[in-house]
Amino acid sequence: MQHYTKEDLKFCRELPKTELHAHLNGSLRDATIRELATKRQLDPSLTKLIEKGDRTLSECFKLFDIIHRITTDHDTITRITSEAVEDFAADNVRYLELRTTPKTRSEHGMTKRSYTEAVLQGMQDAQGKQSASLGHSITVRLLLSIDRREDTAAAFETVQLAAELQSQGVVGIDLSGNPTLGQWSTWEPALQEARRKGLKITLHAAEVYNPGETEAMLQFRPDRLGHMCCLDEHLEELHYSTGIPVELCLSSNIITESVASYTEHHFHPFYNAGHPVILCTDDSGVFSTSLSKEFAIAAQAFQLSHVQLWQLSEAAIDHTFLREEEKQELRREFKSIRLNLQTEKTL
Ligand code: 6MZ
Repeated sequence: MQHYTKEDLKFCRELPKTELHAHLNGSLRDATIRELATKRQLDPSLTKLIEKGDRTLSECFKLFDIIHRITTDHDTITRITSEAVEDFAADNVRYLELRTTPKTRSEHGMTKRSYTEAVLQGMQDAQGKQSASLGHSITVRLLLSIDRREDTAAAFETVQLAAELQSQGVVGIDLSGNPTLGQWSTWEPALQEARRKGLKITLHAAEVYNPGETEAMLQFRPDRLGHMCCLDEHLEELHYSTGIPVELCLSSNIITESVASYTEHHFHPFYNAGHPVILCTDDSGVFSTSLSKEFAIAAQAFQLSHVQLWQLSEAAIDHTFLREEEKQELRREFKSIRLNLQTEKTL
């Protein structure tokens, strides 16, 4: 069943957008998955699993392990990064914060640093191509993710790397991975260190109900939070009182069954309460979505007008991990697109 109208999708494609929650290995093209799976002689039953549309949250993490088996070497990492950036740019995303977990793979001579450099190379390759082919550019920044399966030392290694690569476009740290694994206390010291080093921080929080951890995360006061699906009244109030912007991924939450239906999604109460929300894709490949589709789904589910969609899109700029002058630049770009569209037709 289609959860958006064709007209809304068309409008949302024209809308310049800001994507702040996109995992690299979740944003692969289907064709690339098939090609890499064949090249790496992946068991066909596993390729089928990748292609299956609906999946629970726990199936999702099995799926990432399979995807990781086909995106093993530096060239592939550079390629999938470049393709992901191109796909977001083609969807009229003007600013992208891509995130990925730096990986050590000794069999491929890969360290966390060389993995991250391969990603940065892919970002650069794509940005050059984009302005040439689309007539507009996309600005891309990188967040390095700590996977919840990692220990304290690995988390510190990622933070150190991010700090060293700040001048090359790394702006922050993300904590993600299977929410049923690991303990907050394992990564908190590294996250404190990230803050001391001037990195921004976003945490996947309350993707499953874990009140103790969610409260500790709120007390940590990250710059942004992701998901926040499973809250009780106390956590909801606490979250509202902090004002921490939340990255919301509608399709992801519905497909993984963290939320029962679009209309019941917590976007609605957050948005109505004036709490800062940012629509994001999470894993556009895994969930067969795009940021335009997520906006169109929101338009339909929460009866948002075109003016409200513009406001939502422009407000996201405030919550990027860019410097203030870079945010101003992006606001000017969005405004000029809006004015151009307004002269062509009535918004
Ligand atoms: C939590 C998620 C996620 O880092 O290898 N990831 N973590 N919740 C989610 N909701 C569905 N979707 C993706 O990209 C894949 C990794 O991103 C995290 C997981 O750690 C997954 O292994 P990278 O590029």
